[in-house]
Amino acid sequence: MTGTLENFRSICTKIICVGRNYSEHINELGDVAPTTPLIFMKPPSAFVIEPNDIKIPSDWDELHHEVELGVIINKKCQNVSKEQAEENIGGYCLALDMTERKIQYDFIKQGYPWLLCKGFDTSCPCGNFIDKNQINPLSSSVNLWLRVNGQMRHDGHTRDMIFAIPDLIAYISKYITLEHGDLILTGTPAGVGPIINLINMSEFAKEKLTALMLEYPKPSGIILGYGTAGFRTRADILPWIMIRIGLLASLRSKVKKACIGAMITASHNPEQDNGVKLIDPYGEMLDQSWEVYANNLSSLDDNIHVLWDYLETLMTQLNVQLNDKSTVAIAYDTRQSSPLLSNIVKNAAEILNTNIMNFELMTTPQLHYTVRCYNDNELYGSYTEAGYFDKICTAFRKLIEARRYNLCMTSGAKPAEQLAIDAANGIGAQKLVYLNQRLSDLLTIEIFNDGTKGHLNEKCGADYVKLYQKAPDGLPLTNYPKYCSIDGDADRLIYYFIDENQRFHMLDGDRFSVLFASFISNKLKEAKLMDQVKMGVIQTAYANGSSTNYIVNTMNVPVACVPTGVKHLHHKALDYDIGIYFEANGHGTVLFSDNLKSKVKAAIEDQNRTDEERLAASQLHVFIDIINETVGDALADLLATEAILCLMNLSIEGWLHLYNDLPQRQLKVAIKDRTMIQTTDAERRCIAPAHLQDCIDELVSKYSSGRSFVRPSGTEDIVRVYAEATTQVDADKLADDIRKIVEELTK
Ligand code: 16G
Ligand code: MG
Repeated sequence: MTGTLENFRSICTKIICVGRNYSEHINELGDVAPTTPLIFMKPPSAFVIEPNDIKIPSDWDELHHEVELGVIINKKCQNVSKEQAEENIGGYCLALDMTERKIQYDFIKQGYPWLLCKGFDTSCPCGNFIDKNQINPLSSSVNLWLRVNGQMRHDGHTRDMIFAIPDLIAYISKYITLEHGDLILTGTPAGVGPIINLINMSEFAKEKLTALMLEYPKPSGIILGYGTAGFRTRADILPWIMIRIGLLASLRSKVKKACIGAMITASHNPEQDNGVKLIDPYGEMLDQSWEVYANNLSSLDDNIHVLWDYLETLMTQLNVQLNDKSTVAIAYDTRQSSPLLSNIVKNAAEILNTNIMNFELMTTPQLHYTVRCYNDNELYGSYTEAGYFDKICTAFRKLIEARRYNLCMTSGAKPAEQLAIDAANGIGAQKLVYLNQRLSDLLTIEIFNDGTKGHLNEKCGADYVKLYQKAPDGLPLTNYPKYCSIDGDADRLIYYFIDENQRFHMLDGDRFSVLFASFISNKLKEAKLMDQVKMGVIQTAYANGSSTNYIVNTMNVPVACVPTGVKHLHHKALDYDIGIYFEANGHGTVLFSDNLKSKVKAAIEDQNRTDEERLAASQLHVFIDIINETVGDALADLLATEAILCLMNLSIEGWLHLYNDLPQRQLKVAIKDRTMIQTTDAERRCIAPAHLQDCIDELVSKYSSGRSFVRPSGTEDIVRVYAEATTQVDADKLADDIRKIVEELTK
């Protein structure tokens, strides 16, 4: 007769189940341990025969798994004693006692029987028959475990049963006749949890996505690429892409098992533009390998089947599921279009079961910082806005106060440093107020272009000042010793001032590289740490030749040149213990390796070092806290610059005179197809069209200290020409000569 037990699911007359038979499980549900076995039943219709699925009634939403050892009875028996129990066992199986938990609680409250929540059709999926020669839970413990999508849920041992198998058989058979093929489920160990109905879930998600796509359709004929700064274009044609970026952010979060940021901004672009870019777990730009997915999603037709198929393929390829957890942190700048666009990102991400943290109005660097802090459990700082300002302001105060105390001793109290800032009529204006509140005794900041009158980035902001090399509108150059401009999302910073002859001088990203590198290398030398760390400066082709020359030849710090775009600079900076990177446009930061941080800390604590060495190390230690290492940050860079100027006792003129810039000129050239221009060697040389580079070389050779390059813009439909030479007249002329040759060769 034993042979047929393999088909126990067809011959079974009843499934008798035991509740609350493991104490840890009793604890997890807050139940009380029974004094005699708790018995209930499932009908044989509860079995599921492959390839059928568990059928979940559509109005049920909290179905739990309970893994159990099943005991299969081999003959009709009654009143079996504990000692005889083993003779009546034919074999075993692994089973799931599927339970609708909400209904069960309700039944318990009302004193109703559990049949419905435990005995519904398909509530008893079982594994194959296991012969009793293969396992013997009566003599040794059997490990029962269940993983859901790779995650361990139950991991228990039959030795922990409150009522052992012989006790159960004796107890049950005293009252109920057991038949050949009957099944006893012996109770579940701890670890119960909900299963999710993926089929229902994906249908539901598809419905929601369809509705969202109908609301924000993709305009026909539009092509949008994920470029150096994410997706960026006119705000009115952006809503549809926000759906796709929301989906992508969610998938990225599922894969990285970390929070991903989505920043809605178009930085220094005019008010009518907007854009979105994603932030990776460590606060850095989205990994380049994912730009492909962004572009694929962007290029797909506006059709739910096409889009859903792609998402499913991607999920399979990336080994994630719809119900995997995900978290997306959203923030936006002050553009009128931002709240709507961010809301679409939110709605789209939520369709893929994503938890949204909406930080609303923030600067781009604040969101980068927040994502980093959230993901490393606030090791880098607390992930609130208050946490951000606390960190950078406290560090600034520590550095400046110690220095001012020393100055007081020698030359009397020093007044607060004065600064006028053009906030580009953007988000930075609101955030600079916090610096004023916290640091007014050290820094007096007057904010201009705060958004109350002028338009965002219109004739103002860091990009405008850098490009036109003149003061912005809305900021009269009168009373202040120095001025700054930030851009629309506060990730770029430019300094300037008027000298006694009323001449305008600008200090751009190259100047920050030199200033930061000087300060840090001074401190490393004073702390006697210079030989132990690798320091480097990263620039792009736009860096003024004089700055590169000064860093390499006067400061003896190596310079690496990479293609335009923050992600390239940031990536390269990771090669150093101290990687200082700034684009000439004023975007940049410093990266400090863990190795450097621990060396600095050790130096501070090393009692064998001199006071001077330890002071330098501790200044460096505090300085690191002013820096936002995740990305270039106008606010943090401003405090870092002011701290350095104070500690190095440098005026803005002194900073300017560290070296002399070569005169330079930048031009925008419109050609019919900018992809005709192809570059190599960090964009410093052209490989197409043919002969262009030869012509550039020949023209450049005619100018003293001449240098020039041509590259297609990544953000506008134009080609950029850069030229520098000993005089402004020469730089202008060289740029113009190159423009002509570009136009000629791309006709
Ligand atoms: C974006 C980049 C910036 C780059 C600029 C180049 C970020 C955050 N920003 O603004 O780094 O300098 O594009 O623009 O990556 P272009 O290709 O038009 O010259
Ligand atoms: Mg910006």
